[in-house]
Amino acid sequence: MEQRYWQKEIETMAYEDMRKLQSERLREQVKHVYTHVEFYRKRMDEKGVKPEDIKGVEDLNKLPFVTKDDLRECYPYGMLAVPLKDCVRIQSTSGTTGKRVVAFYTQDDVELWENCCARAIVAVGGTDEDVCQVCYGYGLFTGGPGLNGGSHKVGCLTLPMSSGNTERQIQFMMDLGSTIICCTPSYAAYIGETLKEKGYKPEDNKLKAGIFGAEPWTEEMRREIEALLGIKAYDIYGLTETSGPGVSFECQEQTGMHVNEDHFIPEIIDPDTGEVLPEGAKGELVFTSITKKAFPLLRYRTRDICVLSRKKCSCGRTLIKMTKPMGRSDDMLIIRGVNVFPSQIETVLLNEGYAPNYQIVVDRVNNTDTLDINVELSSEAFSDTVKEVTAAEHKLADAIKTMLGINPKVHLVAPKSIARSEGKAVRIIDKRKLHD
Ligand code: DLL
Repeated sequence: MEQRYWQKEIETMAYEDMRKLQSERLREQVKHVYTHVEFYRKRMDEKGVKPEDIKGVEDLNKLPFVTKDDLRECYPYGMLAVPLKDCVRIQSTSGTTGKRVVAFYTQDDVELWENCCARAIVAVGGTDEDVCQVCYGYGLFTGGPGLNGGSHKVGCLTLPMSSGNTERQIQFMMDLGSTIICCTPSYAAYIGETLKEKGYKPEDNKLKAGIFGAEPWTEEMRREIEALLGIKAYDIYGLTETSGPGVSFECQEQTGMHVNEDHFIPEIIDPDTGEVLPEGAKGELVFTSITKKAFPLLRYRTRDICVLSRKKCSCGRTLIKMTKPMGRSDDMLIIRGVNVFPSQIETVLLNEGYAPNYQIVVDRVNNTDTLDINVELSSEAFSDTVKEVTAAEHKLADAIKTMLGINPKVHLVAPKSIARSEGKAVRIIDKRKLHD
């Protein structure tokens, strides 16, 4: 495949030039947030750091970290660094106790985000001749809007399908001759399986590439999707807090994702001590957004465990690469592409009058995640009739669906029937194989 870039100068920039650019942008960004966001002013003052102490990337570690909890406490407007009238968009993701993280964008922030997604599309061979089917969810979730924006920029014919309705996905894919598909890897596999069941062979579709992310997936799954759809499957990474998909993206080498480090400076830290680790070490990924103006985050702890590498890439890009996330340093689960914290489920149980004795069982059946929640009944409630128990299970499942946005199967079980190891209940049983 002939190598093409979306913003060649940046994507192939020499390391020293990139570091200079990052340093300039970082200095500006630190001044910007110190002036406009009380949260940063306070945190930096507490650490005894002034904006003029940050002269370049080498001073990054003088800055305080930001966590999801900080964002929750600042909800909704506390992190906003520009007047509200300059914001044109929000996107959002669920937070730890039901309070969502709301990210704001100025028009320029949307532009830069879409350019990041355009880089990802061009890296997999996308041009204005392509038909790009976007079946990530649209709405508050960043997947649909991000890839949609990138696809427009590249000039692809964009199919804003959103997720679900697989029959219609397949009909449009076949009738309109989609060449690129963007969705979660599990949905890609599901579409592939459905095509196979309908008697289609991989060569019957016009797809050449897929851009898959938002949840962990293995090399084995990559091979499976590639075989099912007859395509090359590429990874894409991002998080709502830093804009959405396109923080990093895979190229033809398929050996990790190039970080758009002209916008997001990555660091790897020891999740326990916060110490910055050298290139090549495994640890928690931290990002500083140096160009976004409405909702800029300094040293945001993603909780994703990764490794960074500057090893030369055959695609010609000099942007640093990150591995696929290899796990989390917190208890967040990603189920059907949706971020789920056990504490959210616990909150619903308490609100609905249950004791927090529960067990979350996650599995992947036919490439679709299943979520079962076992909840212990109290001794009094246990004498209820089957009919009453079933009704209570449905009511609880509805309440959890409202909190998480995905449907669980709730099973009310006998008191003390959930296994406890060393007296502690085992809260999460994840039977999926998510990492290599
Ligand atoms: O998942 C943004 C996105 C949309 C990325 C579409 C890629 C494609 P959030 O819902 O905020 O944002 O979830 C962010 O999802 O911290 C990771 O744990 C996980 N994640 C995202 N991409 C990948 C990936 C979007 N390629 C959280 N592999 C992140 C593994 C991923 N995990």
